[in-house]
Amino acid sequence: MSDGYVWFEGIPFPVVDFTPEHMREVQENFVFKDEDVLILSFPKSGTNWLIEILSLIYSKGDPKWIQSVPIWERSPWLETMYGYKTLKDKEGPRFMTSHVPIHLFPKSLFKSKAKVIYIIRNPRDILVSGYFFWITSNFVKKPESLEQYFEWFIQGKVVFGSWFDHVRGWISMQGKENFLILSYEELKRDTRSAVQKLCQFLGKKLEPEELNSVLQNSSFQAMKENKMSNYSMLRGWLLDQKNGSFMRKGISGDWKNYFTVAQAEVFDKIFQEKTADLPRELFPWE
Ligand code: PPS
Repeated sequence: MSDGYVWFEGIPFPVVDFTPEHMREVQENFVFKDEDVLILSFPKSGTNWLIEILSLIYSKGDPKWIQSVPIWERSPWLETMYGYKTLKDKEGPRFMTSHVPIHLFPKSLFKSKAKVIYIIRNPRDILVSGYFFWITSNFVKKPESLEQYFEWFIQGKVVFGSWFDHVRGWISMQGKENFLILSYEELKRDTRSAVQKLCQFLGKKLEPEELNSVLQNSSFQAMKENKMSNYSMLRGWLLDQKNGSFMRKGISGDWKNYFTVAQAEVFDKIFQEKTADLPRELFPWE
């Protein structure tokens, strides 16, 4: 904890609401049910956007739920102490979210039919998004500069470890009936089609006006204005009182505004090396 992280099995975790003992407890004892829906991601991939969309799909476009219950209660983070306590004995179908890499995940998932959605995003945008978030938040080590965070990121010395390992681990589930990979980029490019794809995967049918309401209420602007979804309630605790902002830009390709030419080249080289054997269609930003 002294270095700005809680460590578990060689992976850094946030310092708030995590302990190694708790992580072990979740890994060994959490039991998945077939009717659960799990959102998985590396931090800053668009996780909360997906939570908002799922919340709206299940309420058939009615915004009452997203406007009255904080996003972290609608789909709690399984690995946090708060989330685990909330989810453990919850009756009925559960929504939950996690950033945990596959090798540290509760084993019961792999025997269940729980629906799993992995959201993937260009790691360059994840890096930039993460940098601007961690410098205004109080639960992970603060980088001193983008240059420094760039180094940490490519070495996998950031919360939840290496993006490359995270993706490689989870996409090994590709092809399973209960597993869907969705990219932030496809959600951005054609949100309507991406939501329809999600509905099909979840076995949900929406009327045209319900679908329109899902799209309208999960837009960047709508989420930015919804205090149940924009994390403004956590300012002064997890986020800086003044500058802490969760809804930053919500665009693809922002890394181009921050990487130097040299950084872009270094990143390309590492990306090619580390993903050479993976299907290119997994990376729709390439
Ligand atoms: S976290 O902290 O890991 O849970 O963050 P996560 O939710 O995965 O990702 C945060 C980024 O997602 C952007 N975001 C959105 N983009 C488009 N539309 C909507 N509705 C939306 N909601 C959140 C958010 O702005 C972060 O990206 P950046 O690039 O920093 O703007």
